[in-house]
Amino acid sequence: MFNFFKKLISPFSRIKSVFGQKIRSLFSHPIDEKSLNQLEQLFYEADLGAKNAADLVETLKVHAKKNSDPDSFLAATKQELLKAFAGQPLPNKENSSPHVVLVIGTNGSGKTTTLAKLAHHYRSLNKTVLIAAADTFRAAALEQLETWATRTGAELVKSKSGSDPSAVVFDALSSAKAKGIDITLIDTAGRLQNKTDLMQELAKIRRTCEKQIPGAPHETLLILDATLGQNALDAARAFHQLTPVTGIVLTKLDGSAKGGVAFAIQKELKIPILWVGLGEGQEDLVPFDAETYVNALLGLS
Ligand SMILES: Nc1nc2c(ncn2[C@@H]2O[C@H](COP(=O)(O)OP(=O)(O)OP(=O)(O)O)[C@@H](O)[C@H]2O)c(=O)[nH]1
Ligand SMILES: [Mg+2]
Repeated sequence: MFNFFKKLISPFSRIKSVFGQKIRSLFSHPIDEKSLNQLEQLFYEADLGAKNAADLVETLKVHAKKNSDPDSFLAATKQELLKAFAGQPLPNKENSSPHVVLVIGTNGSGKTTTLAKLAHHYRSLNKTVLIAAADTFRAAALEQLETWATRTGAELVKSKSGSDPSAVVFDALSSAKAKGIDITLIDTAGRLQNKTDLMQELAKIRRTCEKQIPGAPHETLLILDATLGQNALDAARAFHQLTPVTGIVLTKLDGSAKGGVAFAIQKELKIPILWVGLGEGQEDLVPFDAETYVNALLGLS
């Protein structure tokens, strides 16, 4: 019951209550220099990024000079924000079987939890799911996955702590092929001794996937903690350089009003944001919708 009501609440209700209402109140009178400065400040505080906030307001100034009517300005602001999300590449559809999804991100960003939520999502679509526990770096990761796998009815392929993650991936994909599994989700370690180790490990996992199933991984999902604000953008930049990312999941938006990094990521990296994490439960994952996000930021219904 609780989850049912939770689903009815906008995923961006915090953004709306913290920033949306303030931004909306700027549009209750004709737009002037002061309200434009306040708008820039609020965009900045909402984590859109300093340069993005300044650029947006600079563009909008041109509009305000022609027409200071708040409704027309609000409509122009919405269009300007939505432009960053236009022309997103379409995410890979699950049309190959097994469809392989590699889950990556910094430690603590929510990889394992998101993977469990995805397992639940695919199970609820009646798809068979196999989880590859390729985070062999952290012993507790395995326990966490065992619990989730049982709860969601997914299969789990694991190995002992400290073993080669690529060997787990190899076994997992062999099993997925043999059993005709629909979706394979690969959990990875967020922290290794250094960046070179992480890069080599991800490259090796990718090679193993490709060898087992040509074209795999079909998706590489980067999990980003929205509460980290602009640091999430830095993480996205770094990971995208290490390995091509096909989609982003922005987690912990239940605890943050600073989802503005979604805009910054779109603008700079053009990687589609596919899902939003709204809690620790298996149902707390909703598809990202740019218009809902922009409406929340501007305090629109
Ligand atoms: N509130 C909230 N908490 C979340 C969300 N997603 C994950 N968490 C919590 O964040 C913490 C870290 O999540 P994990 O899934 O273990 O993160 P991870 O990236 O796998 O971490 P490592 O394996 O250590 O790198 C846990 O306490 C999760 O319950 C979310 O959307 N909202
Ligand atoms: Mg983990």
